[in-house]
Amino acid sequence: MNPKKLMTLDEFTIQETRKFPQATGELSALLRDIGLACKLINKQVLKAGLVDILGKHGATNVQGEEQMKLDVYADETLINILRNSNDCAGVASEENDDFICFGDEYSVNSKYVVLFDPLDGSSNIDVNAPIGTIFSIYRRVSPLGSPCTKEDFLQPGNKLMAAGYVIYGSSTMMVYATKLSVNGFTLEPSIGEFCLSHPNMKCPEKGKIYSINQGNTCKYNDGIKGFLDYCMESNKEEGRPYSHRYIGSMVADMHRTLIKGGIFLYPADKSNANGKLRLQYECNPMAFLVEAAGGVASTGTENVLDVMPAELHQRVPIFIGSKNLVNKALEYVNAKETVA
Ligand code: P6P
Repeated sequence: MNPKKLMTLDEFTIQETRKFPQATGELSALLRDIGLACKLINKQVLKAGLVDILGKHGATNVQGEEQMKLDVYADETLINILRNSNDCAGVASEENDDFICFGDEYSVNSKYVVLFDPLDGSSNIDVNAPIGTIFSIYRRVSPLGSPCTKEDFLQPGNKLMAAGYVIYGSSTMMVYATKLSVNGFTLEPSIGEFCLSHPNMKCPEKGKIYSINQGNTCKYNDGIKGFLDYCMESNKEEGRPYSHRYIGSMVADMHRTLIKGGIFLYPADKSNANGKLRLQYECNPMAFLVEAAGGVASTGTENVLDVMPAELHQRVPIFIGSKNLVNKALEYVNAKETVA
């Protein structure tokens, strides 16, 4: 790789800061902190098969899910790096019941709070499928100089300052969005830096891949079933136009959807009235990123980014990706029930 063409995450965020004379560089520093934490997580993920880091940690998280040791390591790494960064007032995580206010003399003056799913898709860890870290960055609404409050973490997605994910897959990539653009950085292990590899990413307006846990079909309503029938029917012009892909790791399914187009959907069903995925650290960051890339994200009744969060771990249904397939799915979901 020609060193002249190499642009690291640090160089990129510093260049982005220069576009805003009033910017203080704190957001850039925060993104670099998250990048550092994810490089440490990546190191453990890569050797997960070799050391006794697999298997159940024994504890269970607020979701009642058994915590894999890597989940706990990822959570603690992000919390420690952000606590010591002076760039963050506090965090909230899938793995912790409540938010964590850092509260020290430096952090109380930090402008931002971070929410994250430290290791999304962790049930895939021991089958070596891609997993990831998902993060959201909000500017605080509580006064600087005082500890952060719950309100800082219950802002709607349309207030996000930045959001993104790191995917630990065949290569390790950080993809993040600001309101301006979406950019992807691939980890170059020989120098330990995330390097710009996917500048100005766009979600294709039309996609041919639908991604859903089809095993839940018996629990879906008729609108979802109708959309799945639409995706599975063949037609004269295109034959069978759509393909089904589902990894069961949101970061991996969303990374493919962002790059190749299509729709990822986790609807409500008979046993999950609000779907399964969490608004504040799975759906909102992905919705912010996909919309910044030109895609769309809906709960089925409203834009994901407009949902006013009532609690930290609330769940929402999600239909996200290319405009053509998301709008087609919403047609079926919102079709007026025909009178029998
Ligand atoms: P299901 C992983 O546990 C996760 O939170 C997301 O990463 C993923 O999209 C979803 O759940 C998979 O859920 O019910 O299809 O196994």
